Amino acid sequence: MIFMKIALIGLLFFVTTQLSAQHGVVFPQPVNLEETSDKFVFNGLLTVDRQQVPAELFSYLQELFGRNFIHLEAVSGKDASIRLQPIQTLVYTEGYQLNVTGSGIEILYSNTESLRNAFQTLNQLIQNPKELSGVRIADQPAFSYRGVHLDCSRHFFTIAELKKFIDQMAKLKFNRFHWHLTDDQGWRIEIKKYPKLTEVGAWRDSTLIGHFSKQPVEWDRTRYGGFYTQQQAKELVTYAGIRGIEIIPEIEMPGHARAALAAYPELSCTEKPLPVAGTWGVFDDVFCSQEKTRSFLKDVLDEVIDIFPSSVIHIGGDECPKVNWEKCPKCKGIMSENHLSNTHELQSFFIRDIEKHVNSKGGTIIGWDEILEGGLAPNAQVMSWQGVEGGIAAAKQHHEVVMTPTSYCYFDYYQSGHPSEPLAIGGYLPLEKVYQFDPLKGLEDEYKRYILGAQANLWTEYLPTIQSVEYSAFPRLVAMAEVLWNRSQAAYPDFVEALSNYYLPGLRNDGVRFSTSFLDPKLEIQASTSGVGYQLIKPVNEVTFSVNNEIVTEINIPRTEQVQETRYLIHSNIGDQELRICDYTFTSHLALGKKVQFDTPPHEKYNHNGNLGLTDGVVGKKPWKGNEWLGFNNDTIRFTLDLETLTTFGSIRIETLNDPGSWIYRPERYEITYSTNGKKFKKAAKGKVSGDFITLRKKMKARYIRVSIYNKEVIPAGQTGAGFTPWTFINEIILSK
Ligand code: TNX
Repeated sequence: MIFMKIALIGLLFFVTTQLSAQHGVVFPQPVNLEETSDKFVFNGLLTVDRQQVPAELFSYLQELFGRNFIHLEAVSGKDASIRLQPIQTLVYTEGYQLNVTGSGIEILYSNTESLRNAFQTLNQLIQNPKELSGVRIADQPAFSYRGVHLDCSRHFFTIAELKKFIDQMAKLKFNRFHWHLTDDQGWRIEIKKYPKLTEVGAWRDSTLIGHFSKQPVEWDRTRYGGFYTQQQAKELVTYAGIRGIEIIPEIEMPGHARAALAAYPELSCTEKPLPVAGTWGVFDDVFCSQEKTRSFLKDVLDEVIDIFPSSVIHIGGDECPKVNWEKCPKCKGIMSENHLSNTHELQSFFIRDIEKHVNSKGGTIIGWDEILEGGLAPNAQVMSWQGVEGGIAAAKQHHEVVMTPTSYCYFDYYQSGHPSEPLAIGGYLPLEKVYQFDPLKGLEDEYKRYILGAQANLWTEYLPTIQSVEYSAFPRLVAMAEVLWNRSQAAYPDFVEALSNYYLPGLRNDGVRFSTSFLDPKLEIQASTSGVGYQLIKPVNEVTFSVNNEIVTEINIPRTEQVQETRYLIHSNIGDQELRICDYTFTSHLALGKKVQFDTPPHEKYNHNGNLGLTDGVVGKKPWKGNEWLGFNNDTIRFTLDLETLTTFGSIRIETLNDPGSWIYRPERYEITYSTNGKKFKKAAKGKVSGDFITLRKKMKARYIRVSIYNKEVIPAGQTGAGFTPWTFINEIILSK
């Protein structure tokens, strides 16, 4: 109830103080909710005027309320228990007002969207199928685009599975489903003019097993695929539409095209036959920029536009290597004919041509932020994924933007550092971080109006089943829904409390998988004279933590002369219910809890535990997940460890990470110096980094150790992220006698 009380601040009306839940908590939280002392008794039956609710919406609502044990009935005349009042004065098209009084329920609405939103709220308010306590709600969304993206190419999900997913989106008042239908690993939508797209392009012979950075590569040697017929796609469009969700289809171009090229090799620069990809990443074989390919894509889009009533069509535009274009006579010809000075301008020319076609059919294109490179197509919307910078740049050019920065919106990233987390692509995006997302951050006021909203992206390289999709989606989607609906959200602990008590039981009832990792203790580090101490911070007040059946509030790890590992199993309980077991291994050593001064600070995204980040006793795992690694986006890194007293030691070890697919490169060289006074430093060692570790065995006596690490300046051509500064990830600096 605290969650709601936040919404009550500044009320003009009398508010009851009784805390017994006479109504549920609504997600996303209404902008204004006031509790009154009224009570409406309805005994499981609610009636509405059949004239005012569109028939399709009514059947959906009947089913929705039915699952909540409420019978919703359409009646004629004015004596319905839910009185619907159309009004034109609501400023926000999706806004509504909902009042529960002693004599019934009153909904003020302006259109179908606002009516549906009011009913979604009402359904969540009803906790007890007999009665409901009084409330007055005035509500409207902060953003008009509230999206979820699902990649159905890397893995395929059935229409029935997608319907279940869309049902969940609707409850949270999301209103856009971005359907990623084509990519290197599978073409998923029937195109009548080009049957091979699904006959050939929808199937791959084998799929990579495990993480794609793993060597040697292993294959499952199993044919995998599937596609949606136009009829099925239309069926999903209707289904989603009834639930207030518009489907935005994505047809990727010019990159991520291997599935289409497997079907029609003549559309690539080399025309070489290639199989549908079975591994992940970015491929050099892309659509050739020639006229023939562009008219093929226009034909495809014509059919897509007929299936999807959405005025917005996603044309991809991301991650298109230009290596083949650079060598291709056809591409070079187009460049000289059109006075284009580089291949970025050629991509821009390509996208503009496609845009013109889509515009001529009354549609608008949206593309990933790479469509800014080489000049934005005149009417394009931009989906900003590589950060928010692309979105800000587009807004400044007066283009509409949907924010989907990886750091807040990539739900394929790990949601906890717990070792039992299923394999994910990498990254770290816990629930709390999603909740803290502000799609307008960094924007000057005059450009804010170009930000339509934001979207959570579910890429499915590592999400093979709908259950794994659900696990990644929930409860992070609940946090995203809050971000998009309400500009002044409740404090995070209140959100978490309400989520645990009110939303998760509903997901469980609906048979939706979700993660409870947000109930893990948050470990807050403190240096102590003997090592490090970790305070176990509770995410929710009712949680207790125990180790070996004893309640604990902190864990202390002592410094040791030799490297020593200790494992703790921390149980999270609410009352008698055990919700999670967290498995932590701490590594003690001589530098544990000693501070490091960074000349080059870690990037804010990968800066865990500040100046104790390299001496916190937590060694980064591989494949990397969670937030144990410190990440730097510089080619040179320098830091100094202060042991506080003169210390004798015989070994230094620093772990490094190599994951080129994530732009992370093992450093090339290192140099270590040491000092007794922090002024004069002596050389200890320098050399090439060849394996996973920088290691030095040498008897030394020092107070300070200074480490310099050098990486390549740019990611080499042909690799993911070519031309950008590589990331350097390092972890614990382990000292021992
Ligand atoms: C980047 S985001 C991609 C996708 C991957 C995703 C994995 C974007 C426009 N392209 O192809 O699936 O990263 O996180």
